[in-house]
Amino acid sequence: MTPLHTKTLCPYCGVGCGLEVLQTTSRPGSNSDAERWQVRGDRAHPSSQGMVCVKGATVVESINRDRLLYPMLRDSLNEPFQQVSWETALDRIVEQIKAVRHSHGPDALCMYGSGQFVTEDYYTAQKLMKGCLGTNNFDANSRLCMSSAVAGYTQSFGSDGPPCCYEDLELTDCAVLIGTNTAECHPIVFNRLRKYHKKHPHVKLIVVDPRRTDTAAAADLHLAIRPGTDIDLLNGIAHLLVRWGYLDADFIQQHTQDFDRYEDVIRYYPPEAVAARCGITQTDLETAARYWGESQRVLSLWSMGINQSSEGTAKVRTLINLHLMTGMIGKPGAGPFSLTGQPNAMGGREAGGLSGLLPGYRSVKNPQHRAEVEQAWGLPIGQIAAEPGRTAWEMISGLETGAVQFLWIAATNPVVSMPDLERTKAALRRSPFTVYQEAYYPTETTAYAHVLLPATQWSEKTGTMTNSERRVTLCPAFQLAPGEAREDWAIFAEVGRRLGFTDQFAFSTAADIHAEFVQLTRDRPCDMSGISHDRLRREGPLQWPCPDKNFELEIRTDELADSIQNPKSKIQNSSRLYTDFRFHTPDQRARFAAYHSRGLAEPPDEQYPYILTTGRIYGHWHTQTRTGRIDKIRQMYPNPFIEIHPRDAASLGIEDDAWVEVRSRRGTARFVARVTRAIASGTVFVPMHWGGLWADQSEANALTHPEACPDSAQPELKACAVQLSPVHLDNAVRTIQPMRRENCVSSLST
Ligand SMILES: Nc1nc2c(c(=O)[nH]1)N[C@H]1C(S)=C(S)[C@@H](COP(=O)(O)OP(=O)(O)OC[C@H]3O[C@@H](n4cnc5c(=O)[nH]c(N)nc54)[C@H](O)[C@@H]3O)O[C@H]1N2
Ligand SMILES: Nc1nc2c(c(=O)[nH]1)N[C@H]1C(S)=C(S)[C@@H](COP(=O)(O)OP(=O)(O)OC[C@H]3O[C@@H](n4cnc5c(=O)[nH]c(N)nc54)[C@H](O)[C@@H]3O)O[C@H]1N2
Ligand code: SF4
Ligand SMILES: [Mo]
Repeated sequence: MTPLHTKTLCPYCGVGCGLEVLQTTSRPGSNSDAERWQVRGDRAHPSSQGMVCVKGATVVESINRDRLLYPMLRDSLNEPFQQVSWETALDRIVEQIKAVRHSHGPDALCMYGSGQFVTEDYYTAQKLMKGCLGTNNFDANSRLCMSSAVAGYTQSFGSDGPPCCYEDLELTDCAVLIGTNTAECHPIVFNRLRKYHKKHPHVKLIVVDPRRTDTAAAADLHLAIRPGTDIDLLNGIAHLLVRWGYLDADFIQQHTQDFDRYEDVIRYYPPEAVAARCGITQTDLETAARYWGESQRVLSLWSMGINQSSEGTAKVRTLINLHLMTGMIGKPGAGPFSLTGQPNAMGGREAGGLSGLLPGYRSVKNPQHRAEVEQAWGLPIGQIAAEPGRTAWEMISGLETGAVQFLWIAATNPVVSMPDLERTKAALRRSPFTVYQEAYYPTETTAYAHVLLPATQWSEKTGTMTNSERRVTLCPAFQLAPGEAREDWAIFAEVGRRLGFTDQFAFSTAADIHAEFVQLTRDRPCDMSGISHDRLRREGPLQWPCPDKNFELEIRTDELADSIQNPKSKIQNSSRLYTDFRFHTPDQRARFAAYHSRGLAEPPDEQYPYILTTGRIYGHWHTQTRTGRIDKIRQMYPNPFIEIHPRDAASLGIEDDAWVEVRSRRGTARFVARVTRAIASGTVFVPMHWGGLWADQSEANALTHPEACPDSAQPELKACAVQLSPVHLDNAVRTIQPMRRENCVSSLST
């Protein structure tokens, strides 16, 4: 415990802003967290330079409300929970794991984790599931978030890893923001870019988004494409770059493969056809291509509008193609930069937190990778399964068939965030045994659990997180755990020991786990062997690659003197990857990818004529477990809403502020209409934030489908076909809705 003054990281988005938390009063009886703790931006944190947004600034207010304090247990979902001791809860879990492994084999065991774990939680979970239990059935909510970026980087460059850094925001000539509402979702990245853009008139800002978001409103050029037409647009830009001779022929020749095949494809994307398909003007398309072609340094930023697609990997690779054909990578102000969503989405990737990965950017399919990890974990060769485990959605479908018999959910709220919620809920209702490890009580998922395990969260546990620019920050505990809550990693380790793996889980602190984990990154693309909790505490956040040998060996004498005086003048240069243009493929060349667009998995038709897209708003975080409990934020958004174009609203007889019923092939939901020209006619938008605890029947995912990208298995949460109709509800619904606890705590009747 560090009293009084703590430097840490904001536990919300992947920007990863540094925070300073100060204890302001020790007044007895003061139990308001806003009074006890003051949060401000950490000026010394290189990523955020002292800036924070409303979520970071208010985070302490939500930490001590409605916490899950004790383990709870019940035999069936129809019964109420009973409070039990940790002994009883852990015994029950271990018994169940052993029984299921014996009766059904390890493939019937699954864990579904989260980018809100610290890296130490992630790593311990991999060791338990993939190592000791011999199943790769560990997946995370990052499957719904980052997996297309992982697949795209890996296929194009031979390895995962965003190659850029935030300094590039202030060094670029042209920033292309595609499928990202950066202003609302990565506000401090946006602030940095926006300030620079305003100061430097030559800098171009292009935004590609079907909606005129706050991000789009700041752009020099907003391309409001039809949802799902990104590949057409990007191939269309490539076509013009070729036609106008804006290629970097040397780069293509020396550092890439497969340009010829790609050129054959982009031939079919002349501007007239592309503009028509995307629903934009030919002039705007040409302007975008000209901005890209004429700029010395082009930086692209993307997030869910690209990743959450049934062709997410193809979209990522098609965007990377533009960088490769113009040599826009590995230099300041240029590169394809995936903005990560969750605070530790990156740490999850490093620790092997998807069903096809192993720690240190390794793959379960690679026999050498498996052997390296087995050896490090003191397990027999052949212990780690050779095939990727179940993805998030395959866990749901596995419950449907009975193939999954044991599901352990931690730090995610799938009863709001999974696609096709009716199907998800029905599958969870059939689960023979579900453990839910959570910080709050209730959440929407609580009602579907047999065992509830109380977890500590940010501020109560120590661990590391990595932000979008590969920067690792230590987040120390600065207050006591509430009730009997334990760290996620400590729970996984205790279960491991009780299953007989005492040597594998001999850790007593998060620092021990971290020290073991970084050894598995040695000589890997994400080398962090030079990082430790101690060093982070001493020196502050560090970017990877950060090998310990470079730290020792590459110190030149002049720099040595400087580094002794100022240990922060690091001799490493890890700001950017691929500065030598050598990639992680066998021949060190990056790969072009040649894709035609396949379009949306569920295009609109006569019966369901509108495209529904879903996403986020500035003040709320995901399923509202924290932000829903902060009055100031709830008042900002009294009701779940739907954006609809005036023409569509008029033709359906829907007025601004009236309730609208939305139906898809899978379910129904209702929202208050926001009639606005910010959305294209034919498309509607709803936020993903309102689960059953916060509103009645306003779940975005009641409508969405689980069709996913074949390479990344990331579902197309950004588009499904819907129909709309006006509904007449009483006035009461226009006030802020109370928390609907009864929807979540009561036992389920079947
Ligand atoms: N305030 C806030 N910030 C957050 C979060 C939060 O919950 N709240 N969550 C964090 C997480 S985990 C994530 S993953 C990120 C997500 O960050 P973003 O990806 O920026 O957020 P979204 O709103 O999901 O989607 C971005 C945009 O994609 C657009 N879009 C939809 N379909 C298409 C398409 O076919 N093509 C293109 N080009 N665009 C399309 C949508 O209109 C939307 O504006 O935000 C992080 N930051
Ligand atoms: N329609 C639609 N659906 C979406 C998306 C979309 O754009 N549209 N986006 C998808 C994306 S990108 C994401 S990332 C997901 C997010 O979806 P979820 O992961 O379901 O959302 P959160 O509300 O962040 O859930 C995190 C949970 O972890 C708990 N928690 C916080 N810290 C800790 C901790 O340290 N330990 C434990 N054990 N628990 C903790 C919180 O209380 C919360 O209940 O939603 C996905 N679903
Ligand atoms: S931008 Fe993201 S990391 Fe920074 S304060 Fe806001 S939510 Fe936290
Ligand atoms: Mo995400």
